[in-house]
Amino acid sequence: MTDETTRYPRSQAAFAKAKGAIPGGVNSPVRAFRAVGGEPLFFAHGEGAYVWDIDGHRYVDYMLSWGPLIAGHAHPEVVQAVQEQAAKGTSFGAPTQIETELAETIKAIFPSMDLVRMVNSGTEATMSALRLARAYTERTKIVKFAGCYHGHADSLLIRAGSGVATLGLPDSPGVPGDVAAQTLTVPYNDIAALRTVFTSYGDDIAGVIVEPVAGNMGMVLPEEGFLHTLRELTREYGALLIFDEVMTGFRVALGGAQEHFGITPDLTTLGKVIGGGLPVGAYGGRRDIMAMVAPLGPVYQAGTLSGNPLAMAAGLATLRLIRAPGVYERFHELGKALTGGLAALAKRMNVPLQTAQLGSMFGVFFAEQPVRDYESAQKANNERYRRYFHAMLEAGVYLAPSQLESGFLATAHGHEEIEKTLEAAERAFRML
Ligand code: KE4
Repeated sequence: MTDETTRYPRSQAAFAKAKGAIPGGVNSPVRAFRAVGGEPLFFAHGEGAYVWDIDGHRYVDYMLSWGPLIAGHAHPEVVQAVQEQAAKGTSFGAPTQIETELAETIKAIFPSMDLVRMVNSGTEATMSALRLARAYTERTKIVKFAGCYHGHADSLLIRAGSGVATLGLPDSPGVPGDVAAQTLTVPYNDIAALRTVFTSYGDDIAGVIVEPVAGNMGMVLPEEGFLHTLRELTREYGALLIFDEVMTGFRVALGGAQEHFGITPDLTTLGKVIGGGLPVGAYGGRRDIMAMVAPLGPVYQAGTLSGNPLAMAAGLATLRLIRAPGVYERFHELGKALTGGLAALAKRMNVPLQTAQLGSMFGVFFAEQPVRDYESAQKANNERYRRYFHAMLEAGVYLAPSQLESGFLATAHGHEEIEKTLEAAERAFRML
């Protein structure tokens, strides 16, 4: 790994400056490169499948701002939509027709969502969905899965994945014990443990929240029967099934994991892609449940900038672009070429590697055995991932700065980018 002062002098200076004003120099912990070592790069601009750091290096970008930029960076149609809306005003704190348009578009793609409420982040979406589930069922317990990350609301920072997993903070300080006690965690893909938790607490469980394809402990697919059992048990015990599709929505399929696996949750949370790079989250689902949301019902949830026209414009332009014919067939083809290529290289070079891919989402683990849950994900070789990450960075490929995250394709990626990535990976594997 080239010394940072020679390769990234401007980023290094910018990071030192940022730390004087921002905790850890970043506005979100996962950006701090803690899992891979070294210091974060500061980006200057992006275009399509590429980003440039402030030292002038260009990268093929598979992070896409942790998922939102499914149409690539600075897509002309997104930029134009934002510019036009900005010139008319960014926010009114009053209803606008563009909010209805985005809600109707989401309803068309996610038929399980009879009503949709816009918020400003995935965290707000999951926090609101939990409150709603507790109000609707008049119960307090929540079930989540170890290694799944649903944002940083108190009830959900319990054995979470993503930055919490990477930072080794299984439970964040500041979460009151009695709040944490209301959250039960179960290993992902563990049907027996799931049945036990329902046998023991079934009548107290307000809802189960799950990443229907896990992306925050690295990418882990649900095993045969896992999601169906979840649907059966929640229905049997009168608990709500909440699909957190903030990451999987529009990624594993246009209609998310619920479309891919053919399962209808009671509530769905969305984020990332629906804002096209601007802050948007959403939650929605069955009409009888959403009827409880204020002002229609008594469950309070609000937001100054919820549904602001600027973010709606970016989201609508993005969804228009990915609803074009052939987009998901191409995601699948490119995703297979990438992960299939990596797996073939690893086999030929005797590098233990597990890969996962569904639609435009993919993940790798430097592990001998397939990864099926948080425990096995944590056994993956992080030292190898660290070396791989930096070797790929120096080869002009920007990956997730943690093995416990996922990677993403944009419509702007093509075979040229995949080939370049596989060439870089061959050199990187050689250094492992
Ligand atoms: P936000 O509050 O970050 O918009 O969304 C929270 C969230 C909820 N649900 C799922 C499945 C998520 O993946 C996320 C956020 N994902 C992380 C990356 N793994 C965001 C990156 C970050 O924390 O900076």
